[in-house]
Amino acid sequence: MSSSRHDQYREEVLGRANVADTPELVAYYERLESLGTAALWTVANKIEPWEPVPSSVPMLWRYDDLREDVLKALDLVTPEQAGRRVIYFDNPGRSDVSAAVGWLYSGLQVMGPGEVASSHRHSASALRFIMEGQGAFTNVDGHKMTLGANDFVLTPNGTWHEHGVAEDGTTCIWQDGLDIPLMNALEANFYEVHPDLSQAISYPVDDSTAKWASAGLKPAGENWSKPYSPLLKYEWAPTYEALSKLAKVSDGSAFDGILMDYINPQTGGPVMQTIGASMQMLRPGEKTKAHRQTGNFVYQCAKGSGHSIINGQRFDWKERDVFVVPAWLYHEHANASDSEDACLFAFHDLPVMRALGLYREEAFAENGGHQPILS
Ligand code: 1HN
Repeated sequence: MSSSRHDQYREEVLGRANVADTPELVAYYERLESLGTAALWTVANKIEPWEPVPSSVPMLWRYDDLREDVLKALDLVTPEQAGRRVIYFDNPGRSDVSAAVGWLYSGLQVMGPGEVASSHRHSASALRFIMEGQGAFTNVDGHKMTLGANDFVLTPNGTWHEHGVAEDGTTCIWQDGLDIPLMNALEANFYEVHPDLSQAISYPVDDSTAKWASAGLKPAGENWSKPYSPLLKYEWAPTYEALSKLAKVSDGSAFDGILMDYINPQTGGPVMQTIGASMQMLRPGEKTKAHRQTGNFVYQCAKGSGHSIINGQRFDWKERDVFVVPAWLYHEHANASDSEDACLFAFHDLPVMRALGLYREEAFAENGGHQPILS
């Protein structure tokens, strides 16, 4: 056997289960099953893959295809009936757990002027990314926040939250992101409706941004100790300004262009324990190289247009389109324009990967760092 054949043999056969069925073994497996047991070698190769094998598939949902049907829900169900009026992203590889990718859920929520969705809380951590409309607000544990397009807002696990649109507002649509599939997988999910269905506004409106969003400053003597960011809303204008300033002084990442993480200003860490988020800018004409990571990503194009190649498949996106990158699949991004920048919002489960010591990243080594397009 040549040495490379030998390596292959060692990899594929030695140390891997390789037991052929015989009538005697089949009878033995039946006997084990009747005892509430099974032989490890019948499942070992499946439960110990060489590397992560995502069951989610890469997907893109075009906003132009969805918007009309999302708006139609306004006439079909009330927030009182539905609890939350949301059309969710159903990944064909994850329908059983209602995930958009991995253990992350995402959907589009629509509310009309004067509507309110009642207050509740749950073990799942949640976020919103505002897509369109005027006058949306959310109240998180008594902190009322006004919301505009491309604002990013947190409703951390265990916080009471309700949303609405002002009487003089317009129909609003935002993207929700939650780790409900993860909470259900861990069988740790609790859900509670507020006893009054609504909560008081206990602080000045938008106080969390007033206190915690000032560049490099925090209120003297304030020490936030909850395990999520005290800054509950990240507005678009300062986010875009931060990216534009960074682009002037940095080459950015070969894989992501100018990428900035939304952080907890108290710790510098991710915004919540289980979900992190970022905004990235692809400069005019920018084309990144491919890499893969342990972790699942949900993207929304916040500005401009371009495409991403995920596991060899090309997905073209423009403002408000949503797409997902499953764990350990190579992905690279390109801005379609030579004159305008493009921005991608993303949320992901990297805080979980990092907390559990599972984070890994690998560059695509061949072909100058770009994947061949398979379809
Ligand atoms: C939830 O609390 C919201 O607060 C939206 O708007 C979607 C999906 C499943 C479970 C809880 C919200 C949700 C959700």
